[in-house]
Amino acid sequence: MLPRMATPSRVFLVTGGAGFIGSHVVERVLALGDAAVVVDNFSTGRRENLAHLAGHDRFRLVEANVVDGLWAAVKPAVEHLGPATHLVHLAAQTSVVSSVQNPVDDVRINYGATVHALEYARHNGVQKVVFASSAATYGDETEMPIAEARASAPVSPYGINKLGSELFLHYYRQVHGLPTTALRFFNVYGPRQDPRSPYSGVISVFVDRAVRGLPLTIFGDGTQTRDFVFVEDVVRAILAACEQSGAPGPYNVGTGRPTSITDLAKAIVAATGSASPIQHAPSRAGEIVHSYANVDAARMALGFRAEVALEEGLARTQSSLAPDPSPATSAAS
Ligand code: UD2
Repeated sequence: MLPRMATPSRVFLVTGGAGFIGSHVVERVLALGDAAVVVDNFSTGRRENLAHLAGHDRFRLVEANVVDGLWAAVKPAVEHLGPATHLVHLAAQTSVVSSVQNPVDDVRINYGATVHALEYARHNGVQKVVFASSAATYGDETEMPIAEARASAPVSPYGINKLGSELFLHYYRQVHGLPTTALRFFNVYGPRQDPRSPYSGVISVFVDRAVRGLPLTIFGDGTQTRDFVFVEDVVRAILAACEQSGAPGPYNVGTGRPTSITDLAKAIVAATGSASPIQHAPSRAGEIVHSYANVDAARMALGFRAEVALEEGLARTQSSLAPDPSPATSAAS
């Protein structure tokens, strides 16, 4: 066993910490002087996202699947850094489409892993659990902006399992006295979001294609809207929730501003100075038209307000892209 280091005041257990959002959380935690233990099975997370932190004395990376339980996996890390004080549960199957194709897997991962995380927290003196829920819990809500008090009627296994996880947070809080917060993320974007999967967020896809000079394909007429929130703002919401022993939520994490996909495509072409044409394809089946958040509750309970404007966020997303040697013609259409 490694000698135990001088115990930092806070130790964050971050499930899914090698992912797009998780890796930003870990960077921030370390920058604050706290310690981070990442648990990730690299199903969607990537080692490269944390490679620059290797050797950091307040950081440990554990390759494990949360659905196998956390005790044994994190034992050496918490013996070295000290017991986890905070648990940020981000590990998930991230695709709504996959959840429709494989609902049983989605239950196991997006519902089951939450219970494993909560059980670990309950038995190990964790002071606060923050959970990444989703706007998908709202389903086909049509009244905008969407407020948390609206009845939830998810229309995908993904949304159902996020909502079910929220109920488990409520149960652990009520029955076991475990402080928890559920945050409902809207459309998160920023550096390290992988553009190359069929389920990638539209901003990662459009920025990637614009810098390669490939056409941007809008599904439908482009009047549909989304609430795009920069990953650093999401990290601030997570850490604000970690500061509170109360504030159970759920709280929307968005900007409160709708952006149409046509406006987004034009902004990305302009920001990248790209010659990419904008083309249209049929709408995605079953897709909601509008989605943007009422952000009052998070502001009042957490003092959270998104700060990064879309233009700035797009510029920072673009500038984070490493030059890609693969020829433009090889990119998926
Ligand atoms: C978001 C979440 C998803 C789930 C869902 C709940 C992301 C990446 N996904 O799905 O996890 O929470 O909300 O409602 O945040 N589009 C194009 N061209 C493209 C790709 C997308 O026009 O090449 C459109 C797409 O048809 C949609 C919009 O862009 O109208 C956003 O698509 P998305 O896949 O980024 O995210 P969304 O809102 O479907």
